[in-house]
Formats: sequence, C-alpha cells, structure tokens
Amino acid sequence: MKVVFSEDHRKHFPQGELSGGELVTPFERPSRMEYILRELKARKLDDIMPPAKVAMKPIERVHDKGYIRFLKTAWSEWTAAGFRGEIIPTGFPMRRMQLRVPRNIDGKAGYYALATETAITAGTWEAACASAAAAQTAQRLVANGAPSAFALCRPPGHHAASDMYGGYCFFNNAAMAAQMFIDQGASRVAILDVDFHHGNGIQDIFYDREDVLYVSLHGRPEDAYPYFLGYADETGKGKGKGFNINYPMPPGSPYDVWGKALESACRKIKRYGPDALVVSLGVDTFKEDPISFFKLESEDFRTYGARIARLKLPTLIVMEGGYAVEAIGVNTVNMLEGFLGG
Ligand code: FKS
Ligand code: ZN
Repeated sequence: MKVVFSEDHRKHFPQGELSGGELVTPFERPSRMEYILRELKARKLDDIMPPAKVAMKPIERVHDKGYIRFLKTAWSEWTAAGFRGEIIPTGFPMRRMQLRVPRNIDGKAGYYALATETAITAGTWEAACASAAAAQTAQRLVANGAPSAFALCRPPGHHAASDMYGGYCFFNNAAMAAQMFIDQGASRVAILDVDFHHGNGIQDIFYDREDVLYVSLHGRPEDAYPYFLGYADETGKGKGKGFNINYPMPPGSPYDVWGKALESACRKIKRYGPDALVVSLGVDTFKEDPISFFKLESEDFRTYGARIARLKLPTLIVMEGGYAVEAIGVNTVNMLEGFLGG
C-alpha cells in the first residue's frame, strides 16, 4: 500500500491551543507524523511518496469560495492589522445574529471559525494545501486501480465544513476525496469515520445527499467535542434522509461496545453498495489518548482494520486525529496491517 505524505505539514505549528483557559502546546503537533512515519518504516510499510501539487478544483467542490480566500489571506490581513499573536478570533455569529462576513479580520475569523482551539499561523495555508494534496494523490491511486492507499494527512480535515475551520481542521480531506470519486463517475461512495470525534464537517457537507453515505463512530455530543452535532437522530435530510448514520457512545466505551457499532456500520455500508470507501482514520479512540474517552487497546486497531478490509472495497484511508503521541504510530500501523492482512 502506498503512503502519501508531505513534509510541508510542518509549516502549520501554532504555539498555542486554547485549552482549559490556558494557551498550551497544541495536541495536534508536527511530531505526530514522526511517530507514525517511524512505525511505518519499522514495519516495512515504507512505500512513501510525496503528493503532486495541490489542485484547487477538488477543494472548491466541497468548500465555499469566500472561505478558501479567507484561509489564503487571513495571515497577511492579520499582521497588516497590527496583531502580533496567532489568529484566534474573539467573537462569533451566534443565535439571532447576522450571518454577514465582516471586513475586519478578527470579525472575519470569528465568522469562519467553529471553535477557538485552532490558531492560524503564517504557514497554515501552505500546510492545509499540502494535506489536501496528499489526499488528492492517494485518491487518484485508488481511482486508478490500487486496492487501497493511505493519505498521511496533517492537518486533519473532518471538522472542516464548507465554510468553517476548527478542531485542528481547515480543508476536509476525506469529503474532498469522496467528492472526487463521485466526480470521476462513482455512483455511491461511503465514508466511515472512526476518529473519536464526530466529523461534523463531513456530515454537514453531505447531509442532503444520497450519493455519499456518512457513518461515524464517536464520543457522544453531550460529553465530547464538537458538542453541537453527532446525535443518533441526525439521519440526513431531503434526498439524503437515511444516508447519515451516527453511533454516539458514552465515556469509557471499550472495544466490546465500539466493535459492535463498527459491525453495524460495516453491514450498513455493505448494504449501500458503494463503489469506493473513504476511511477517516483517527486513533484517538485509544485508551491513553489525552483528550478522548474510549478505551481501545492497541490490538483492537488490528482487529478493526481486518473487519474494514472484509468489505472488499477500493479503500482510501485518510489520517485524522490521535494524540497519545508514542502510541499513535503503533495504533495507526496496527490498523493498516490488520487491513492489509484481513
Ligand atoms: C482539549 C480539547 C480538544 C478539540 C478536539 C479536536 C479533535 C480533532 C480530531 C481531528 F481528527 F480532526 F484531528 N478539543 N482541551 O481528532 O477530531
Ligand atoms: Zn479526533
């Protein structure tokens, strides 16, 4: 299996993540990639290639033009305004307020942000483009006949909606890749999101569509980020009714519980009969993850990788979250090995 990875991810490294009222070193940091790369190489999953130059068209298929422009120019507008820190907005268009884009960059950032933990820095645009490029190149490998490919994306993508960034995400790599399969002629694509967090961005982008099935296993929104989406009764709307499936689970859920949800998810995907599968792979379901509350063991990642492989679908695996640093390499590669061996 080819692994597509860009070193340009390093260009995005905010100094601060707003967490518990403090600015801490972001959990989503460049060293995550080193742990994964080290383990890939140690286990000879080392067919690693850089992506081709990013194409803007596929990004524009799932993101708003104004939003893309904002990400591109935010840093220069911010510094031109005389601000000296990283971009963290202060005000948001909340209940009963106007959804109009302000001219002021602080206001604009608030308009396009869905949360405040994710700072934008000088290199964020380039890194987000490199991450999208990795997903694009890996998608093309699968579209051209590879049974599977792994897009080792950073920054991640599943929280990014058509016009919102946050949850460490800027471009929705998995949604973009799914749309690419559709634009290349696929009738149906399924996205299976096994990251601990609900992929609100993917759900939002495809909510009224029947040609992309979104299935997510995640910490229930009452207790877990992103808090405001991911309930079981969110099943899609219009033509998309029935094509959004959420499996919210409570704190402490072990593989006994999680694996049953995955089994149900896989059966639904099988019944849907997609032409391709995109897996949003977050390994923050691990028992030692610092910001999550499921209790998966390292061996469980191998077990579920094998289960996903039994779907026997052309599969693009896209990296999302996972923060227990050392262990994320082991858990990611366990999933890939399970997938390849199953
Ligand atoms: C820590 C609270 C953290 C933000 C969580 C973001 C999770 C991101 C992710 C992704 F895959 F996108 F990376 N709140 N004090 O793991 O879902
Ligand atoms: Zn996550």
